[in-house]
Amino acid sequence: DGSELSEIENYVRANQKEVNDELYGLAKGKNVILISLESTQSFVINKTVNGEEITPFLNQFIKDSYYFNNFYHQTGQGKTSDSEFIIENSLYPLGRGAVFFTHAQNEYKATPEILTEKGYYTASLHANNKSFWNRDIMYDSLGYQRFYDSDEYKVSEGNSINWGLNDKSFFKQSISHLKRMPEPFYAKFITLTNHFPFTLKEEDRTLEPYDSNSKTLNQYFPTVRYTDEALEQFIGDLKRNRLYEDSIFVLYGDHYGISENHNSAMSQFLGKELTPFESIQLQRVPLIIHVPGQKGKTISTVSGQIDVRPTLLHLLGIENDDYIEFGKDLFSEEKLEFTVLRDSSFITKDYLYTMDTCYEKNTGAATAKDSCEKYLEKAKQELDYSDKIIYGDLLRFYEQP
Ligand code: GP9
Ligand code: MN
Repeated sequence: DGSELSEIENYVRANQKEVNDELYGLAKGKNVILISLESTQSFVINKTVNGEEITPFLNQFIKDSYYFNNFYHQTGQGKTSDSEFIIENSLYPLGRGAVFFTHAQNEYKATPEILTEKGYYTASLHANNKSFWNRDIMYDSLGYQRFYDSDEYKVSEGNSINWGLNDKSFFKQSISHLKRMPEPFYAKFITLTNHFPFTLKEEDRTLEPYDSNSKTLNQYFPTVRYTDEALEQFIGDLKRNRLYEDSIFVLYGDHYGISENHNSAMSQFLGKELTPFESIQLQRVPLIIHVPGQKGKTISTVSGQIDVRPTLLHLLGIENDDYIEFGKDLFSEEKLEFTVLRDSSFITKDYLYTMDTCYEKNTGAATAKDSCEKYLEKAKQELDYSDKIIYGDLLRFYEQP
């Protein structure tokens, strides 16, 4: 009933932080272009294979953006759909199954709904079958006005790779959808080419594969590069179509691409042993917030996908005090550095906790468990509160003050 919710409400309120006055409302009224980077992990950023940059475009783009280099994905079994859920609700995904399937009929207060109320046109663009991950149903609950699924794209043998329409054609064809949208719009683009098993046609390959005992890791770099080029083309097209200046961009990696099955190849690439500590550090994915005309900055605050919603809303000058959410505005000076992953591992400014072991952040050395002790309870609490909201469909009892 509603009483469970009031306890959660109190917790959320007690954790609220002051906004950053300098950045609050910086992008008020602008279009929002959200881009999900399939399977893109942070370890490829500013790195080379065979002497070549893996992501030359992103490496440049980051220089003119807020780049968060300690940003972790928090997804579970729902993979891409979990990342969408976290980013637009600032709630955790579930410990088992995909909330997109299991709780699609719940009451939510997601970003698309909030922005629709503020006069935005809201759309998700993804060239896959609309029912994949139950998106067609869930998007209604999240408040999307429009879903451009594979039926809205010309998909053929010639422009497909791996799972379907290639990212370059996807972005190319999306321009005409964007041009027809009422402004301001909130448009989410979900890329697909850099998806396991990372296959690419010979003629689309501009980076040679890596050389290790993992075919998966070897092929990963050329597909990451492919998406990097698709992004470059997209930004260029947006500029040519005058859709760039009045937009802000939020790019994020949805989840890991290289699983622990490839640890020995990964260890070869990174040049270090893959301890449980390093495995958690590999769960970092890029978060890039680009505001045209704004100077870039790399921000090392410990953060997670759950923080995207409040950060974005504040940039748009939208108060979030009245929403039940677990994330924090990453620009707030008071942001507590504390990120919980779905498996209950957590990361703080100084420590990283996983598999019953507390590690020192800057050395990666195991340390006394006491150091992590005070966060253990909080980590469980957050996941538990979020689960309660979803399993009990508690937001249906929520009355906005
Ligand atoms: C499918 C795409 C990929 O539409 O979102 O899904 P994933 O397997 O990464 O969850
Ligand atoms: Mn994915």
